[in-house]
Amino acid sequence: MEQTFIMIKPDGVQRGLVGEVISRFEKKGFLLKGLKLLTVERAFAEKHYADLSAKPFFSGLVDYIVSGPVVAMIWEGKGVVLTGRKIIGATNPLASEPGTIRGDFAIDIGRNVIHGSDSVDSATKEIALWFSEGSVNWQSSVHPWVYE
Ligand code: DAT
Ligand code: MG
Repeated sequence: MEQTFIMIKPDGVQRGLVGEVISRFEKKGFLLKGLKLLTVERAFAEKHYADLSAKPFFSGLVDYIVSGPVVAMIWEGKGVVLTGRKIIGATNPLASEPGTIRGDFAIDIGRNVIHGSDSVDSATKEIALWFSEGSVNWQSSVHPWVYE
């Protein structure tokens, strides 16, 4: 089953949005397969955002990600990568639709609360980076009530 990497950024943790974010993925029917609260080092944040290293906002982005604890998660389900991105909303919160996490809870692009993998390939890479211990092996007992 498809998995994605979701991270609540330091502003989301500071603002008490952890429960809200988890709730939206849970209520959709996705399955929580990994969860931890941690503060990352600069080198780790730079690795996570390596594709953006040439961007002018890169060092500010890394400053932000290392500025406090983040909640790292693995979520699983049919189409979870693309649907996860829809639940999160557009990168710039002023362009994110109301009803999305960024649309409902953020204003500035540099404080956009949450990260989600943008493809199945990047999800695989990000899960390997953040969860070298692997995901938790369990199945929800309501699976037949979510999937036909
Ligand atoms: P997303 O997080 O929606 O996948 P991204 O991967 O293009 O977006 O960029 C990663 C983060 O970098 C994004 O959440 C916020 C920041 N960022 C992106 N574009 C930016 C810009 N033009 N100015 C400032 N920060 C930016
Ligand atoms: Mg991205």
